[in-house]
Amino acid sequence: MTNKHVSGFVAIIGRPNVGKSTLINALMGEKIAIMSPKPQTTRHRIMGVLTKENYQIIFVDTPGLHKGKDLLNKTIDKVAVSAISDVDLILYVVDRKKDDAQDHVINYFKQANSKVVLVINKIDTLPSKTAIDEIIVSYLDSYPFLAVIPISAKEHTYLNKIEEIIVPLLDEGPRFFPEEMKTDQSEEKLMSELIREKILYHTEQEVPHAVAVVIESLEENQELNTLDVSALIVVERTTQKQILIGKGGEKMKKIGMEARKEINHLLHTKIHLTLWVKVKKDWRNRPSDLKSLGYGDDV
Ligand SMILES: Nc1nc2c(ncn2[C@@H]2O[C@H](COP(=O)(O)OP(=O)(O)OP(=O)(O)O)[C@@H](O)[C@H]2O)c(=O)[nH]1
Ligand SMILES: [Mg+2]
Repeated sequence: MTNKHVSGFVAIIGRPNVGKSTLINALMGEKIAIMSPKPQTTRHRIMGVLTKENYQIIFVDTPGLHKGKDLLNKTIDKVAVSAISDVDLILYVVDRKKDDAQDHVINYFKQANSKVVLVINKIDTLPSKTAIDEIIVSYLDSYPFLAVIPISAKEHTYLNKIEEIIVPLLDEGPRFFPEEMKTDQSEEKLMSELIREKILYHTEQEVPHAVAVVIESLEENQELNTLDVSALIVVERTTQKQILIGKGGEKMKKIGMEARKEINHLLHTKIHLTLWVKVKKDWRNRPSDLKSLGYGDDV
């Protein structure tokens, strides 16, 4: 018997903060999506291409589904919703017992008649096997899941089960992408995301969600053998700008240092990073600002 080659698109879907991006990074074995303890970290659809001898899985990380009020939230919600109908299979990630908020997500599966595997994440935080079973039971009546996989994305527990279970669920198909391609995210996009990740870690309350980051220029400095990166951080209010910069510029310095370290690592090149902060009033509700800041074009 010759081995057939299977392939397919597998979206990682769920409420905010359940660990979807942590999961895609763990499955890929490298960081392609930023992660943070704050909900609504991911704002784009991000592809991770896993190529093995007999199969290619294209994982698609998506923003957490929630009913946000502003235009940015509505736009990023659409990113996840459109992924649901575009893919061959869904990994539905949850981290607690079912509540009403999950119906919002499950209804989309019903509408699209999706093939869904339920993934119970963060089992490292659960006290016992019984606690895992209780979570599983709370979901069973809500949808005909093809399988249930308890994991810890953070501690890489039972991750191999995911490939084991989903490969047989995929149809015969080609390698859609070259073997060496790991993600569709450009280095520039990943750089701006890493800067945003550090901001998410260092700010509280409304500030993290009011931030957008764009790379303004990239220039090779041949003399110093560095890459000079200039990034613009956009916030909505002057007070947010002040918080972000911090007393004597301390906070911005810290964010810049941490971001530079990760970007150095990512590009295997020394970079020189300059960060600028600008106030754009109410950008999250202005279609033209959303577009110029890179949101909405992947819906
Ligand atoms: N204890 C524990 N924490 C986890 C696990 N997986 C993710 N986390 C944490 O959960 C938080 C959210 O992780 P993300 O991967 O950013 O979650 P997300 O679902 O992508 O969030 P959004 O993009 O906002 O929808 C982070 O603080 C992670 O470290 C896990 O298996 N165990
Ligand atoms: Mg995420």
